[in-house]
Order: sequence, then C-alpha cells, then structure tokens
Amino acid sequence: MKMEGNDREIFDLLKSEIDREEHSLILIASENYVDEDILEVQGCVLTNKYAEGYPAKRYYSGCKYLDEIESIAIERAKTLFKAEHANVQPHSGSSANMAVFYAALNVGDKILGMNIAHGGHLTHGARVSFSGKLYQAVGYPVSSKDEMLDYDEIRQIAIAEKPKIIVTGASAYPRTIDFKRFREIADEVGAYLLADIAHIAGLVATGYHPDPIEYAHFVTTTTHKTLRGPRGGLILCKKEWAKAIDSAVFPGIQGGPLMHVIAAKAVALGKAMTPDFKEYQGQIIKNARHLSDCMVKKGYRIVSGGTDNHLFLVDLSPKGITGKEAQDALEQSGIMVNKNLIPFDTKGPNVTSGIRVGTPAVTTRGMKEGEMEIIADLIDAVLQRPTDEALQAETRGRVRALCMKFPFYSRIYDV
Ligand code: DSN
Repeated sequence: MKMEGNDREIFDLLKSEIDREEHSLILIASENYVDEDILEVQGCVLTNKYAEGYPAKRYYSGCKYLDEIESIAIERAKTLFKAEHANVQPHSGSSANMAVFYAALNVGDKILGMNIAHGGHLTHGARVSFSGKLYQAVGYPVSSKDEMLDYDEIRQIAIAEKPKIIVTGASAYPRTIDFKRFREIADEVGAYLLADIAHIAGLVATGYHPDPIEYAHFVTTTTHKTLRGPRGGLILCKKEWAKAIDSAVFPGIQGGPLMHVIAAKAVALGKAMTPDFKEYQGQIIKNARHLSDCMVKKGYRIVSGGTDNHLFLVDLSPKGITGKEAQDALEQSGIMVNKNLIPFDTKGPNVTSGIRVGTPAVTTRGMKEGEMEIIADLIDAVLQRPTDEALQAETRGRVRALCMKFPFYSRIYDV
C-alpha cells in the first residue's frame, strides 16, 4: 500500500487489522468480507464530491456522473427486491430506520418492535436509542415456550397498545419471520409495518427467506451483512411513500450522500443478482444449520432449538460460563463471536448468558460443512476450559492454519 511511507502509524494498524481479519474465524453474524471491487469503489474519488439532493435534482454542479451512478444503484435495488421505490442514501441501517420514523410518525407516536433482549435492534424502540426516546416504545417478546415469535401474543399486544407502526425484523432471531402475519396484525390495528431485514437481506434477495416487500409499507436494510456490500443502509417502499421517504433522508436527517459508498452499493446489488450469490446464500444457511447441529451434539443448548437462517444463539448458562467470558476466551483463540442476551436472560447486556454465532463471513471464504465441524470442535474445546491460556494459544495456531487454507485478503495484500 502506497500510504506505508506516508503515515506509518495508521498503516501498521491497518496491516494488523487485515492480518486479524485474514487469520481469524469471523463468526459475528452481522459481519462479512467485501471483495476487491467493493474495496476499490469505496476508496475512489467519489469521496470528494458533494451531491446533496437526488439524481437530476442536486444542489451542486458537477453531479452528471454521480446522477448516473445513484440511478443505477436505485434501479438495481428496485430490481433485486422487486420494490417500487428505493432510497440508497442512508448512511446506515439506523439512519434508514430513523428516516422511516421521520416520514411516517410524529414525535411521541407509539412504536411496537421486538424487545432488544429477545433479538430486536436498538432502533426498534430501545430506551437508550432515539427510537425509545422520541417515540413511545413498546416491545413484543418471543414465546417462553419455544423462544420463537408468537403471533397471537404479538396481536394481543398490538390490539392493547394500538401502535402507529409495528417493526418486524431482528438482530438476533434465528427463525423465519412471517411478514404476512405481521401485516395482518398491522392492518387489524391500523398500524404501518416496517420490515427491517438488515440481517437477512441476502437471504431475502435470493429467495431463502420469505420476502416482506408485498406486505410491509417500508423495508429497511443494511448493505454490509448477508448482502456483502459496503457499510450502509437502504430503504424500499411503495411509490406513494417515495417523496416522504426521500425528504426524510435528505434534507430530513442527512446532508451530503456518501457517493463512494452508493457506488459500492450499486456494485454489491449487481453482484447479488448473480447465480454465485444465490449459491453463497444457500451455503450460509447450510453452514449455520450444520454448525448449530454440531454444537447440539456436543451438549450445548441452542436458543429455539436451531436455526432457519444465518445465525444461532448458544445458551451458555447450563455450562456455567457467561457470554462475556466465552467471547473473551474465543477472541484470545482467534474466533470472533459476540456475547448476546438470550430470551429471558437473567444477566445484563454487558455480561449475558449467550453468544451469537453467524456464518456469512466464513462462508464467503469458501468454508463448508466439513469446516463447520472443525470450528465446533475448536469452540467446544475453548469453552470447556475458558481460562486456559495455553489452549487459547494453541487454538490460535490451529485457527490460523485453517484460515490459510481459505485465503481471502492475502490474495491482494501482503499479510
Ligand atoms: N450491530 C448489528 C449487529 O451486530 O447485529 C446490528 O446493527
């Protein structure tokens, strides 16, 4: 990299991070590896340009090529998700959700989203987020019987609370979501429906998860999780909401769009239409199921008994360790997961009783069921002796050797 001689301090850290990503098992369900095309476009001259407004309606001169790039991104998003309208400018999934609330609600209106402790996202009404501060937020749980969504219970809550919007979608829910049922509930209580598909967007785009587009008034997503694009957000809606959504994003909550990111979103959306991408999404699910099954065979309790998508949650309470202890021990071993609350957790969010495990990143590297078995062995060994530093060092070596069989960034960087 050219910057090596120009800013050694940052260069060295960047190199260390490339090495970490290359030689760790990334099992954080929301992370992935972008390819060279995405890296190149995100690092290109489009970062120089202001383009407040939308294609053909900009507040700056010199936007001719940017208009074309953003229009292509919009068209690809509409095609991929069969949507009437797309806004590709949100800087993140949180911005996308904020823009929907800004377009559809007044401050103080009631929102009903999945409890963060049961798998929902911060922006679905958590007290510490704008969504819980500016709006009256109420939550729905998963069932205590099977840790899955109980649509009758959600309906009862919706009838009692009469929210103006119902948010479906999650950050840590391993099961299929019935968007049709959510829409029926929303219609019954006169609420809008927002489907936040940030985690499952790649699965939705390729038909491995039911599509919310015909049921939800608004669909939001990030572009960097299973969709494997640059870090950013996206909103899809019907034509009747197009103007309100566009105004909510700009000038409502954002200024200049990140055109280098929008160009990279366009590239990622193009890639998501290929047969390879569909095959990749299928393998993500196979890997998640297999890894989850391997963990069950080793005596771990998996929340809801398994997974239908790209992630699963391991309840570590029967093993006598916390999510934080597990996360730390695994990190020391080169295996990246995140501590996660499990439904009805008795511990707080900084400790937790569980870990969340996801397969999008390892699947991008080409790992399949055979590697999931090795990973389950490695995880189990570390979790059996979470304070054994010698074992962690040995596991780090084994993880490194496994990763070297599936090179990714070492093909383009010197690591
Ligand atoms: N922080 C993301 C996750 O890890 O699921 C959600 O935005």
